[in-house]
Amino acid sequence: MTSIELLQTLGVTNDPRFVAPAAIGKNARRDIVASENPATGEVLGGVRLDDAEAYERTVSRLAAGFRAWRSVPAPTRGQVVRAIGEEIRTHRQALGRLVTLEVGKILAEGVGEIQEIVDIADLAVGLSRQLPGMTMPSERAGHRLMEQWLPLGPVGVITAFNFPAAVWGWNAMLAAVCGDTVLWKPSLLAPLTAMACNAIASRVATEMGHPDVFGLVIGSDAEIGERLIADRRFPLISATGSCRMGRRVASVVGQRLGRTLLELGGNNAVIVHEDADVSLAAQSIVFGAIGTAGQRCTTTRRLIVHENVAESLREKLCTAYEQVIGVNGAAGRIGDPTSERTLVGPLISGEAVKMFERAVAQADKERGQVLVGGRAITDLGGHFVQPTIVLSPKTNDLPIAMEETFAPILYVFTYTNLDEAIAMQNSVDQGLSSAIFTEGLRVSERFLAPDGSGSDCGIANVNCGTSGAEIGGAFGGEKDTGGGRESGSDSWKAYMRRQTTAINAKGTFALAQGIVFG
Ligand code: UN1
Repeated sequence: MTSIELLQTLGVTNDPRFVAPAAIGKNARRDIVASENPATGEVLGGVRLDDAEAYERTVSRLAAGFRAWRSVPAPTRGQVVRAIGEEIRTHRQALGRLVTLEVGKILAEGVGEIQEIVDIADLAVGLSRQLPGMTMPSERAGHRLMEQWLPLGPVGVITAFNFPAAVWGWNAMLAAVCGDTVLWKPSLLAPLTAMACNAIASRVATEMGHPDVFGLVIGSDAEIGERLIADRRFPLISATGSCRMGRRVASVVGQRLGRTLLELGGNNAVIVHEDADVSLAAQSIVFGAIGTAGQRCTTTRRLIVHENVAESLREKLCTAYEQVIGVNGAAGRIGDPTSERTLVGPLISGEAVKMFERAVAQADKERGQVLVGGRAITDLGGHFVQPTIVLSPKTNDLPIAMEETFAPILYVFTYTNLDEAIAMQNSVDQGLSSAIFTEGLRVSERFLAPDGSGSDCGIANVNCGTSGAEIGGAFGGEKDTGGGRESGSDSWKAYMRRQTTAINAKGTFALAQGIVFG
């Protein structure tokens, strides 16, 4: 199937914003962005950007839509989400392929990403029959104290290129069962995936009598992003992306006292203790560090390894990396992300390759030693780089490792005592994901200490890598990661407003705190 046939199958070509590749022409137009396949440079299609007027049309529709949707019983809203989940499941392969073509992640990961939408839809359907509020005993005789959760309003969802479908799914499926309408502003690096997913959700909801639950605006941060975050009609803005973007969103939404749900950068570490199963650790680290070509917010960027196992682990990792890169004439596993053999696809852009090169050069300046990889790959056509391991100097002093570079670079540090390893792990600005490998209960409990003195991250795994979280848990992190929680557990509460109610069923006047008045 050609890419244009794929876009037709998924309804993207019916979107009035879609511009066929042939019609884009050589002269770049400011109001049209081209979506390119990062593995080949092929233009998949163009998108005519929304202007202020188009934004207004969509937002008015969703604002009015909210007033209708909130009155639909939650279990009925759940049935709509169930039908959307089923339709997404039906198109899982095609959507996964589109993710692969547009952002370059390998097919298994592209399809896996779509599976995340199916999974969260399942969770949301169940939730639609719960959305539970608490009741508390009242201190006043004959009184009831309780809370209920109410629909919040239209929700703005800003997503990044690296999870161009799943992150919308986490937000949109929950928001929809909560009674909210959803405006999606996708990354301009992945607009076609957004058009495809939104088309499915809108079509299914419309067929079921709810045409104004889902909307999509495609535009630049300056024109559309700023308008959205300043728009008081959105009580909640959920944003995924860089810490810089998150600071801007937090300050503008904060100014109008709106709510944000932020899922920003990560600089995730794996600690491998001396009692660890080193083979298990190695496999998890390789997936965590080179999966999605190092472009997940949960990517393993730092390895903190006990000195007693450092050498054996390094050897295992270097061997695995060499197989992926392909040394001594052997074919590697980097390349066409649609091929089943491939493990590492391209970075998203030429700019991303430059950032990779800059980070490796900086590491070199800081006396880090490149153990394997370190180069951009120029003969494959797209934006490819070698997965890279950099060993820090003996002093463990490598400032570049404090930064999140969206590329497959793993910085390796060595430690002698566990407290020192945990402190090293916690020393970065971000606090998204973390992991420890150990066979010892005391060691893992130190890492998960209930007084909070262990990992300072939103995710802390034991004998599981930093990336690849299941949707059932709350996803997000602390510090510069932004503090938001999406997807499972009680993350749904972000999409609703809480109302606390005291009911006097006794008919006599009574005050709390024992106050006697009059
Ligand atoms: C992201 O990179 O923004 O845990 C999200 C994971 C995926 C989600 C990553 N389930 O790696």
